[in-house]
Amino acid sequence: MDDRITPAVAQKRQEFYGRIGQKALAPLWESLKGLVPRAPATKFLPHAWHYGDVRPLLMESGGLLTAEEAERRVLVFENPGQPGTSRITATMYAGMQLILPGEVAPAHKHTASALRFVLESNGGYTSVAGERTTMRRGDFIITPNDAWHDHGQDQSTGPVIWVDGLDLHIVNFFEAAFSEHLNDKKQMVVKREGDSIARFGSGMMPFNATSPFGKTTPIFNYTYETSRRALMQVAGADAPDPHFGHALRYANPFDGGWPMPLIAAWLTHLPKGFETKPVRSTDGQTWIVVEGEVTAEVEGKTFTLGENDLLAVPSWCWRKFRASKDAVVFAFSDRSAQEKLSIFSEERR
Ligand code: GTQ
Repeated sequence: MDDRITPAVAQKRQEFYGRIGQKALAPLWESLKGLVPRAPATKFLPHAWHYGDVRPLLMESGGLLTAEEAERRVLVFENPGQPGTSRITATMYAGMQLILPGEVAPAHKHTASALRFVLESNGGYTSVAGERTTMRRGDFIITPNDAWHDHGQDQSTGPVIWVDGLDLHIVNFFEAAFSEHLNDKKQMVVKREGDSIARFGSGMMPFNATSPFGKTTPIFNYTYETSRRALMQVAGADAPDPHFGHALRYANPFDGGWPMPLIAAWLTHLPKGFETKPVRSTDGQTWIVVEGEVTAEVEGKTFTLGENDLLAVPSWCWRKFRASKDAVVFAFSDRSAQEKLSIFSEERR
């Protein structure tokens, strides 16, 4: 659009826009550049949350209301580029949830899928679709869409703290969200603990198995014990990838794809002193340091991250990581959704 127009022409156009606006019409030429950008221009900022800051506040919330009162007692990670939108990146919701000894976060279900990445747990559990799994530090746990779930802590010692990641904004974007509450606080547990892993998580699956959760993985707890052992064995055998270090992604045994239809997740090991080359991609990523320490550089901003610290890397931001100590880092993003929609892009330097 040529901006060098006379005030008379500008006024004529404005008058026209006003009239067509009353007929629920708008001129594309005034908004085309924003609607069809030359490259992704994120409204979100690279940002880090340090566990040393967040944990005391989460514990403080534990003195303000019970898990049952809150339904889910969660401090939401609000990207400072878009405060008030309950988003850590453009599409992803993330929060930190607290369960105190004896508490229950009551059973409900919803269209959105959820992941839990466990930071602290001594006796915490989550029940999903009739099966209970014990939560342990580093476990990557999944709640498939429309599966009943409740969380609790039976032991008398210590809080249970984890990071939630949900695709609820994507579901809400499609205006396709439903939810329901169970009458009982806890759902009935009808399977033995470990049932899903036995059936689907041992490199085997039942003869003639059909997927019990549609396009979501039937393994709902990828335990840290198993994931870490695999990652370290691979790290001992290979040189780290220049852009990604040692990285294993969580996989759905039915199709080898990402564990959830809309959310991707992976686990990375960076040996001490290793520095990745710059890469950027269109998914909005959340990184959580599980072990060690890393320095992340995102679009020129430097973040030093220790255990349990979080980092938001919005779409199309250049990123690189350097491990100042041997590090294990978990990440999730909306890449799974983007790949299904054929809109995922990546660039490596
Ligand atoms: O645990 O079911 O952080 O429904 C946000 C919404 C957690 C949950 C959240 C939820 C949950």
